[in-house]
Amino acid sequence: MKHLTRISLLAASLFLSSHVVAQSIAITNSWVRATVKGQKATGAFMTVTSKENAKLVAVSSPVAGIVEIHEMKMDKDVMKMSALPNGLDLPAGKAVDLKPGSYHIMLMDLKLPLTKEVAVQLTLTFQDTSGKKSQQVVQVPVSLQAPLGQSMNHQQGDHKH
Ligand SMILES: [Cu+2]
Repeated sequence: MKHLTRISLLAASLFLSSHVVAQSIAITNSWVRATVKGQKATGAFMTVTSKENAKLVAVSSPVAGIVEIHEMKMDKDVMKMSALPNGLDLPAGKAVDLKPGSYHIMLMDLKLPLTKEVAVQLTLTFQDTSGKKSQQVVQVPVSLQAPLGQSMNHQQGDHKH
């Protein structure tokens, strides 16, 4: 029994040391809503899971002149969206959904129509609790709707500004 305990302790310490070097923020289910001709703004959506407490503080993209992190919520029967002034909180271990009708990345001043043939590059800037920033670049597919597996609601975000 004593032997087994020692092995499990060793396993725990190995896990802890690899934990530190592992990529600490996972991005899954990402997609950008396709645009029609003349449309200058759209939304990017994804699920972000950070192992440590962190924040998503900025996003940039070569396809958009302006990128903001938005939240959408009901204000007296009116759906409103606004930029998050302090970024989006990513509590440790919690999957945070950016999805239509909720948090989203707003791509504005689009430089080209976003069709299914286009992949959108996003550079996400995260900040940890000590204030240290890190960046992650993701290639996000353009789609008419959320990929299978992502929770959907029935709100049709039209992203008017
Ligand atoms: Cu928005």
